[in-house]
Amino acid sequence: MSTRQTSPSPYRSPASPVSRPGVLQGALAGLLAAATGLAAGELLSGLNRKLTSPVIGVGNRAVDLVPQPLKRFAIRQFGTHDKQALLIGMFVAIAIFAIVVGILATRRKLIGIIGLTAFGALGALAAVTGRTGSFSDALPSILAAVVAIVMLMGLLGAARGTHPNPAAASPGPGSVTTPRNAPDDMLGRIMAKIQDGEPARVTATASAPAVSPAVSRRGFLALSGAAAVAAAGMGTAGRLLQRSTGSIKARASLVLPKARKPLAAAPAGVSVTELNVATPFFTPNNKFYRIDTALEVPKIDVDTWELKIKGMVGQERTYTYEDLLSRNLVERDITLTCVSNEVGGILMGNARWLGVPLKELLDEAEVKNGATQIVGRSVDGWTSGFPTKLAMDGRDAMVAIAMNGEPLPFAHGFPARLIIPGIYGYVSATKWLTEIELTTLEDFDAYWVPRGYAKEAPIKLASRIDVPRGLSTIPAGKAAVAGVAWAQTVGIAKVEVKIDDAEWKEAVLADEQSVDTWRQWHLEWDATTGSHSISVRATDKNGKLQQEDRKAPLPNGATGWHQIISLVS
Ligand SMILES: Nc1nc2c(c(=O)[nH]1)N[C@H]1C(S)=C(S)[C@@H](COP(=O)(O)O)O[C@H]1N2
Ligand SMILES: [Mo]
Repeated sequence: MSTRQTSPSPYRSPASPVSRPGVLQGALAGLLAAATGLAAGELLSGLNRKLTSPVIGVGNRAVDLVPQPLKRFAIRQFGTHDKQALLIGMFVAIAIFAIVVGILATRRKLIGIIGLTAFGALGALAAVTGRTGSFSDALPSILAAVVAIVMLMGLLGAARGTHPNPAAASPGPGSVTTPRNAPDDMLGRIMAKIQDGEPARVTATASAPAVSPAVSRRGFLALSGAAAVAAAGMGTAGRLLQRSTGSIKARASLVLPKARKPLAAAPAGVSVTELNVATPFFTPNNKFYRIDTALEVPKIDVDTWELKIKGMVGQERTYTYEDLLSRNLVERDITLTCVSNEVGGILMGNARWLGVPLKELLDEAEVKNGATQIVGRSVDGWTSGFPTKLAMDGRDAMVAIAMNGEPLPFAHGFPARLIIPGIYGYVSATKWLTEIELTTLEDFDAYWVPRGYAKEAPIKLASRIDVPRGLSTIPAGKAAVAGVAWAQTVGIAKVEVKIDDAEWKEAVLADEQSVDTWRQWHLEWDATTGSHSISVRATDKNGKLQQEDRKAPLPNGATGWHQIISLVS
């Protein structure tokens, strides 16, 4: 800017009586400025919960935009902690950026302003272009940037007086600490300077050379402390406000209606629990795998939530939560499976779902001929899509509202989600469901399709060994080999086990609860000392043998026979 040319910046001139803030002070100022800004943004999105939090907004964009190989790497490294890892990574990146900007700003204020503006712009852009973004979502980021800039200028202004400065360090006779320089007025003074558009040159003038370093260091520290307290306070308040205890209380006090024809308890014969302790027939809700792109689990308020059926329909329909509860509810046991489940993997679970038959809702909406795809859209904009005929062919496709006897847990889609037996979760099982759109298969690609996954994805016939655990050591003698096998919508006909080089041996199948659930199996084994390989393969009721060749989950589900090594001592 022109001012810099006409009057050289005092802190660039070694002859200047004004000292430049040190590197440490710059770093601390940058860090605290960013923290205060972010906290202000969190507070704003807490006060108005329609506005996306800047951190979550950027994180969600990152989730959507990171290239697949990087995402798979992250999931391999961090498993289902990938979201915490992302947040921690973001905070570290922000901190480094803020420290660098703070240090550079000790030389050129403009760099600080530009850096923090860019920081806010990134947040605003992420929030606005997010899956459910609108222009107002930029507000928390804009506020964050403004607060961060004001804080940075204030802190650097305060620091400018504190840097060890020979002139100030030994104030000569006649130097006075004016009331203007009193520490308790520090913030006000700095703010006044900033409003004047003037650098806060605390000890700048020859006629008033001296705030003593001790006094002004106290000023910088006081302001830093105040910033830290403000950041912690606003940040905590913002997060608490965002948390919405209302929906948590509402969910806790819900009383679920019964299914019109309640399903009998699963017979004891469906599980060989005494052998297969690792895998109960029903997966408890708190042990159920969780896979989604939501950095923060949506906490939906059922009083304002609606499910809309739209698109290629004769009658657009809207249902409230109450509407769904008062309808014909069915209860079904269905095993949910993730396409990312590796051979032998744990990304699957079996639950008793209570819900409204999807076909009944579609019939009310009068689905048009030619509407070949059903798209489920969640409140956070995520989508799944599957052929319409899968909701019409008699399988138990439903809008589920309860899981294992309780309202859907927040992490599993409260208040409602889609459950379609026989196809992987990513094409079907939309959690936090708010829209069902009828369209064509050509006209819309759901979330994972442009990211390389198959458009249509039936769950592959597969089996898994759960007992003994791979590489565990078991005592020699009578042992059990046990596990699960699944062929959703078809059913399992046979499971075979091969130990070392012996022939394939048929395992004992547990009772079948439904073709849509996994089926337990077990085999007695006389375990001899040494190391043994155990393999499993299943055959479905169509006579199809599980595929032997190993394929990775991308693009439509892994294949291969599960094999483990068991150590017997
Ligand atoms: N809204 C939303 N629903 C979603 C997803 C998601 O990312 N967002 N992931 C899907 C995937 S890939 C799977 S495997 C299942 C997992 O459901 P669960 O977390 O209840 O086990 O949810 C599906 N529903
Ligand atoms: Mo999935």
